[in-house]
Amino acid sequence: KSVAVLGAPFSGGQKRRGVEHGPKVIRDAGLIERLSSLDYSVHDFGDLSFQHFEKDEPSLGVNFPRTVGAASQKLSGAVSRAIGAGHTLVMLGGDHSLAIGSVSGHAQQCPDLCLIWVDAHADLNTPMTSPSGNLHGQPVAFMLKELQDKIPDVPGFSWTKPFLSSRDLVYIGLRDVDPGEHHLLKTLGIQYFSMRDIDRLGIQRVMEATLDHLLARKQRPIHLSFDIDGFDPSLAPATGTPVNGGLTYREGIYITEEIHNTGLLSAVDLVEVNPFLGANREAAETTASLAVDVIASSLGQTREGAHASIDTMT
Ligand code: DIR
Ligand code: MN
Ligand code: MN
Ligand code: MN
Repeated sequence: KSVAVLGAPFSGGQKRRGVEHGPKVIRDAGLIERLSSLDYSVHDFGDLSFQHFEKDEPSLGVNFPRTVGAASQKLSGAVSRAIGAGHTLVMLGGDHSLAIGSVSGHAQQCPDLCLIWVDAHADLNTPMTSPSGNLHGQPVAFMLKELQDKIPDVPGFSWTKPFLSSRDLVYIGLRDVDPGEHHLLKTLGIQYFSMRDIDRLGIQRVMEATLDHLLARKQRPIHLSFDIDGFDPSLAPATGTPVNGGLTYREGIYITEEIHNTGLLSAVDLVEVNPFLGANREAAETTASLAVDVIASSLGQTREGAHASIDTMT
């Protein structure tokens, strides 16, 4: 089994500097060693380099459209090649606008994939509903077929077409949803589990319902897009838009263990780690180390321990 690690040092989907250093701090927290110890052959593809457009005026209220569009297009190609080569993909962000690239590149190879989005935010604004104009609050809207007519022609995005049905998406951890996003969640009938739902049901039933919703009809590849701000800010302080009342460590790891146990995980994004934020350097290191735990657990690190197969023991 092999895993490809791909860094995407990019921050153009929002306005706070520093999130482009996410790949470096996550690597420095020991990611590659942890994955190697799980018996993967690890192919570190290094970091992509992204073009910054000098003249990139807002269009239709969207900030840095050409810069973000070109970055996600480049990422999409790299992800598609890595998955096509047979690797499980780990994409290190960078801000969450990158998911337009990573999920679309994955979908090129696996058109029947489903998407689990762990986040405090729904990232479902369209350019028209976005309160901020930031594309990291909009990636899901660019993916959904049902929103085809609601997305205007933003410069930089002519390369991509919506490819995902709203029934193939589940959100976990929501607690800061804009009015336009809430309207879309309800009218499209998207399956979501807010923090309130996790309080009511418990994380075990949430995961059972999530996997049942996505996999009951047929087994298919899973894309996990994990925004570190899904966690409570006490655990993940170094991120751009922290929101109180997030996932506990145990809830977050339970989510990834259950996804691993399906045997269907095909790609993971780990985004929005910003080492410039948080009170001090320790805050950044704690957040990066949590990111490593999430990725390792998605790829099979267990809390109960593991032993070598019977043959190799005797
Ligand atoms: C807000 C904040 N919903 C927006 N979004 C995100 O700008 O659209 N923060 N994604 O991480
Ligand atoms: Mn290879
Ligand atoms: Mn978020
Ligand atoms: Mn996000």
